[in-house]
Amino acid sequence: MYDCGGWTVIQRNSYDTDITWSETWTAYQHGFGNIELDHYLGNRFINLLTAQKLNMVRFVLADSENRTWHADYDSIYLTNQTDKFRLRLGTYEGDAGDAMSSATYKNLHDNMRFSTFDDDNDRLYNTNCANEHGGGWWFDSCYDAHLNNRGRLHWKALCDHNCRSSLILIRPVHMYCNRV
Ligand SMILES: [Ca+2]
Repeated sequence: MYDCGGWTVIQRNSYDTDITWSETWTAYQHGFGNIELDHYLGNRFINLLTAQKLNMVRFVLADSENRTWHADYDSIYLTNQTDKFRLRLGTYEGDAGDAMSSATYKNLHDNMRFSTFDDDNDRLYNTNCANEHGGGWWFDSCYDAHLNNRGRLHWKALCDHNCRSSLILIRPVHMYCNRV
């Protein structure tokens, strides 16, 4: 049997979370929450991890009836703070539906910059999606998916602001596997 190492959890959320998720740019930069419970790893760490190696990402979602679904993208890269932690995703595969990169108009997340209530980088003119909808995210104007908020986890075609939980994991595409 081979152990190819673990995933790094970069986000975990649940509908009854203690976290408000409406945190500042700086909080999203450095991370917050309890690493064993709901938390966000922090954009600067996601940038460092995804800059080192080619990584893939998996979104794991539990719908309103607690059935589990996933959406994989065969690559993920988060740019640095100067570029506002822009999200770049590869090709989708999964059964949750592609809510991150399939939109052709106003609700795209791939290639969007990160926004918080105190740092508006979305594509909604004169209004801040993070202010309107809570949390911090790669808003367009505004979203098909939004998992960094409290009690309103949304993933288009899967749950209408009523997912029970989310998990976002990354791992290097090319990994050393140890015989165990
Ligand atoms: Ca705006």
